[in-house]
Amino acid sequence: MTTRPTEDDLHAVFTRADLGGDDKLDLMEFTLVLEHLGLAWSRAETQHRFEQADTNFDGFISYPELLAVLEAEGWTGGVAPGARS
Ligand SMILES: [Ca+2]
Repeated sequence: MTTRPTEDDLHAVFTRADLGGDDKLDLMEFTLVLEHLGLAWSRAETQHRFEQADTNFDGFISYPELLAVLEAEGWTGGVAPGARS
């Protein structure tokens, strides 16, 4: 896979991984997103990224927070968090 996911793709992945349907991801759901994207992070690394991504410290990753962490990893085409409202 050489093409980067579009914002729509990412939102689809987010929605699919959001098993609770509450528009935020817990650690397990965040791991599902990484698997969908083909990102092979170790368990410890995933936990670390999760904590880094949770910028409002509510224990969950919102869609803007997910976009921000993926952008930091170079996984989006510069999609600004909050662009979708
Ligand atoms: Ca959060």
